[in-house]
Amino acid sequence: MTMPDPHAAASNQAALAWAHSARFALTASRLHELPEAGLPETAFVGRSNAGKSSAINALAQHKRLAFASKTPGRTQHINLFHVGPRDAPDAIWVDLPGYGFAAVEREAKKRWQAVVADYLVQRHSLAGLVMLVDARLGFTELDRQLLGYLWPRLASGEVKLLVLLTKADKVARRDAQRALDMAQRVLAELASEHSDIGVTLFSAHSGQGVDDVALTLHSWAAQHSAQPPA
Ligand SMILES: Nc1nc2c(ncn2[C@@H]2O[C@H](COP(=O)(O)OP(=O)(O)OP(=O)(O)O)[C@@H](O)[C@H]2O)c(=O)[nH]1
Ligand SMILES: [Mg+2]
Repeated sequence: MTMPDPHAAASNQAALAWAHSARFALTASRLHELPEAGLPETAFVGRSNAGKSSAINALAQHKRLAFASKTPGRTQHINLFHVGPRDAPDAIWVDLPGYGFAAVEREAKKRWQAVVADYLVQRHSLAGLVMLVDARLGFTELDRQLLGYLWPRLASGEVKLLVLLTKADKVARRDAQRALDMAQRVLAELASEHSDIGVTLFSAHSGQGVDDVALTLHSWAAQHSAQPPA
């Protein structure tokens, strides 16, 4: 029998309480509308409908903080959420519009892809990336392109990466393990001496993985606040 570790339980609790503090901060439709770089940002990226907004809601334990919907392409702006103490947030979560949804009007799609790409490549305060991948589909071509595009920032460790294999409630246990193995193989190719890359199964519906993700995002915020300002 293994005894519960009281320290681990306490840090789990602290991470969950921290995640539950997430609250809406602002919406931007262009990069220059974002606040000046400051607090470390964790961006939620992935195909349209992968479950980004639902993941934010599950972490925050809030049904409608980020706008989730059956209609792909629902999130059409950059939405920022503050996390941490009410009067002194220590992190920002960023819900980005999804990519790869064919029915979004062509010009609008191009414009959005450019805004998202610029945000990911240029934004100094981007410290972490949560990439959501449907566990039933695995990495799509667009997911791989995005990882390739961000490779310099990931390889140097400047931006950390956590991949969530979402909708795990919809796959049999054996298929979930297979999806995890496959994702680990893809990510192993990206790993370098300085990179910080992880992957986990996740379900916004069953709550699978929520505690682990809260722990990881909390530790990212803590690492950042422990660093002296540049
Ligand atoms: N079964 C199941 N369905 C989920 C889960 N997460 C999200 N969904 C469903 O998937 C659909 C899309 O979820 P969203 O969270 O809106 O996805 P998104 O990635 O934010 O989509 P865009 O904003 O269009 O890019 C909704 O119908 C959700 O209810 C999950 O863990 N399990
Ligand atoms: Mg969304």
